[in-house]
Amino acid sequence: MLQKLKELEKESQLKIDKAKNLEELKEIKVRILGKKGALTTLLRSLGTVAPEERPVIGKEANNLRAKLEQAFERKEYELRDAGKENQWEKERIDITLPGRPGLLGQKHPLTLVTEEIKDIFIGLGFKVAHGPDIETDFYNYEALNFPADHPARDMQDSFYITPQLLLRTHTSPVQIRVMEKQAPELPVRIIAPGKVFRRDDDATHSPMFHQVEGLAVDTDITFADLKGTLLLFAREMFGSEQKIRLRPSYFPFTEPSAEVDISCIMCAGKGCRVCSDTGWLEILGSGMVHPNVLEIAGYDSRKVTGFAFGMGVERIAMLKYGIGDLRQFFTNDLRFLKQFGE
Ligand code: 2NL
Repeated sequence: MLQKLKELEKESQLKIDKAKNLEELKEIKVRILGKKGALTTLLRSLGTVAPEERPVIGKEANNLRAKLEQAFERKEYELRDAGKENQWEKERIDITLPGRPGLLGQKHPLTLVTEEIKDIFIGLGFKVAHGPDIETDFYNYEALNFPADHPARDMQDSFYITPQLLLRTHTSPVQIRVMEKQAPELPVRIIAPGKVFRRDDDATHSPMFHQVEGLAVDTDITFADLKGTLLLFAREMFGSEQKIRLRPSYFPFTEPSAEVDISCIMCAGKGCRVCSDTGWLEILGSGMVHPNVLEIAGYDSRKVTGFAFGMGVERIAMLKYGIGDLRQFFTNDLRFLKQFGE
């Protein structure tokens, strides 16, 4: 039986090679692989073979069928291409067809808002600075005047990698690194956009979110510079009619510190659901850079002053576009994402 298969293979290959056109090839194929073809007929007699040999022969027959099918296909292409002179004819490509248009994506709403914030401050002479997502305890906390027992430094509240390494909880470390490198050179005018990480996860908190922080250090920076800069930012971002309101606050790295509110963008200050009837929306935290922070970064706190601020990009984007659920930014539903931007 195996011998017969071998013979059939040889015979078939010879016939395939000799075929002169597609019709002839098709006929040969039917006679070998068809329902009443030679291979099928041969297999019918498998019953006469000893039972223990059947699996071996069955396997060989299947291999032969696959081999022959390939040989037929190869010959078919060869015959079809015969007489065609050009490569494009042989490949059956219509080179006159227009190309398939590439699918264009678009920017994520958080990217759009980050770029808008950046552009406003670039227009005021700030430079954009970046730093690592994984920070040391020194740059994330120590240099920012956090006391050793501050609750944010607790293992439960930040993502620690080792006791000395953690995912940054704000982008302030970027600004410390820039000051360290630049000191005592003045002025410092930078913004630091980027991802930050806190151990928080619910409808209004994501363990990863985005921040833009800003810092200006020079010999004569006052609280009035802080207020003027942030008023201009509010008007560029939310409209020229914007008012801002500063409320006393506390951060370890600024003194004095202030929360900055803008007049409610839904009701223009009359009071509504969005602003809980206060007429104001909190959009950022700010303050005059703490002398300890200036000193540790290499500046003489008797000669220079600075202001700094920080804002959450998700919060600004939610207010600007009227988005109710923070998690929509991160679930990648295209029906949501396609509503924004260019
Ligand atoms: C907030 C508050 C703030 C800063 C960030 C800062 C950076 C340096 C020195 C002093 Cl290097 N301050 N950044 C200052 C005040 C507030 O962020 O609510 N962020 C979402």
